[in-house]
Amino acid sequence: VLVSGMPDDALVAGVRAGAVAAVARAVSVVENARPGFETLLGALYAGIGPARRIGITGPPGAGKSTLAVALVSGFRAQGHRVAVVAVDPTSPFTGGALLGDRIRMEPVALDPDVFIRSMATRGSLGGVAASTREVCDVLDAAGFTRILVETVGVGQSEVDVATLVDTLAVVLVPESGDGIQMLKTGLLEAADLLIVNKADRPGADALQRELTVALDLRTGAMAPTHGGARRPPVLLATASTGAGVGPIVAELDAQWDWQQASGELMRRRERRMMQRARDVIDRAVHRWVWQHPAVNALVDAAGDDLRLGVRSPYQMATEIVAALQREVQS
Ligand SMILES: Nc1nc2c(ncn2[C@@H]2O[C@H](COP(=O)(O)OP(=O)(O)OP(=O)(O)O)[C@@H](O)[C@H]2O)c(=O)[nH]1
Ligand SMILES: [Mg+2]
Repeated sequence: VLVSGMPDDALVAGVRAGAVAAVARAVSVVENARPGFETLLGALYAGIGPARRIGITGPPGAGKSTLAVALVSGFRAQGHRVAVVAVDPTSPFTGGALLGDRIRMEPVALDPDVFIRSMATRGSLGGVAASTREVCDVLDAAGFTRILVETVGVGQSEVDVATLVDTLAVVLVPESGDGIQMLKTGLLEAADLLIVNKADRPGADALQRELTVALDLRTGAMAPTHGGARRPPVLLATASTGAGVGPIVAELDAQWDWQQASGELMRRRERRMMQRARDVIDRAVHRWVWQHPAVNALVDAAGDDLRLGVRSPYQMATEIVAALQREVQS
């Protein structure tokens, strides 16, 4: 069987060895759900686990990519192989960025132990969250021990990103406005670490104080039931100069120790595994339904009824699902 021009076994072996070309190819196969992608993921599954997956989310333009690149340097100094996955970026890490327009990538662009990929996967089965989770699995199996996942967080998406990673950092900037307003979006609920970036701009200290007070109140309110609740620290950074990045790396290490000791890491990973199982079942059921000859026949046959308004799509769907249920039960 060929997956994207490479025999399966060679591709699996290449990924396990961390070979750049194999990793890039495997990521594309998984990202685009090309034929054989689930077989590939199945073969790599035993190798996942060592990577620390760290989410970086926050409003557009907050400096997430700049911070990601700065963190890459920090992790490389610790000896890690590092991957960055930017999901639906407004300014992708592509040739343009490599050539140095907005994000200064020179320090990491040519490092063979750094893998950077922008993803814009819309409408694939299971959605962006599922394919991102699985792309991270490929990178994990390929021996990247730090994986950064950048997403623009403005609404519901940070809840998604929280299920993708072990640790979530939320990046805010003084000009993103009212810190308390941020509390209402659910953004802070999901955060393990808050970073007030662009600390070179006015208002950063005030935002840090405001967030700290708000989080203290929240943690205090939760104390009776969540004995182990940990207030997310609020750190200042200037990603564009690298100032404050060292303390963020140290805090991520401390966070990790706490997550391991408290059992929180295990709980999160179990949740992620269950979510992955649901995604795989979703896709399998979806395929089964739409490859089922009776389903397509029934949909085609109902065409006239739908056009004439004799039946609604809802009635039709109910009938088709009922027919499938009868088949499963018999
Ligand atoms: N003054 C200042 N500018 C910064 C800082 N960090 C990033 N920037 C600038 O802010 C702009 C946006 O930075 P990005 O890293 O692309 O921000 P982003 O959050 O990844 O943006 P999107 O992915 O488009 O949402 C760039 O022009 C950066 O150079 C900082 O600490 N201080
Ligand atoms: Mg970005």
